[in-house]
Amino acid sequence: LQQRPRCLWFTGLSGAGKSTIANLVEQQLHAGGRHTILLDGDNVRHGLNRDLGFTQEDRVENIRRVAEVAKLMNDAGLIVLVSFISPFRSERRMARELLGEDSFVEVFVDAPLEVCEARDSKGLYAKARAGQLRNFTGIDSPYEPPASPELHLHNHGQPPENLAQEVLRYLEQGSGG
Ligand code: GGZ
Repeated sequence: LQQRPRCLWFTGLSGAGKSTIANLVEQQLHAGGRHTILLDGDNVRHGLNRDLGFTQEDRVENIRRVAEVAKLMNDAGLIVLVSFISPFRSERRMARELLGEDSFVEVFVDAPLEVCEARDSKGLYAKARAGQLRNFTGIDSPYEPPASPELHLHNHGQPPENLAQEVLRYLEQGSGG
């Protein structure tokens, strides 16, 4: 009997590299013939969750809906990759409980705030520092790092391909099934 498909839950600061790594992992899974779906801000915050902003309340609701959608897709047999800041431990715990321990793989994409801020590919950190963007994670909105994620990726100075390989190895090996 095949193992239950996993939900890979990427969490980390804006600019930490969550989506880059999640995309690479998804490509490799596809190449191996696996059926996947990637949920991220690009395909969720512009559609299903376009009524939500970045207050604490809205982020909680964002993650709640994402977890529910991930659960539906996981139950349908897809490997689900979720890439959201998901800054609060309590919401990540809720997602874990909903998806189930045998499915949920919390992947902490850990890059120092200074590194994310230096990259600032969209100029959002600069706007937040200038006070033009409120409730920005790491500046004036908290990020609670995972205490015991299944995978802790240190993303500074490493090519993202190596970190994607770490995720794939985890999935292939014993603990990852
Ligand atoms: C954090 C923000 C904000 C604020 C807009 N705080 O680097 P990006 O641009 O592409 O990723 C960030 C994305 C975060 O949305 P999430 O849905 O992942 O957040 S959460 O899980 O907390 O609900 C960033 C952009 O949206 N963005 N304003 N204030 N990131």
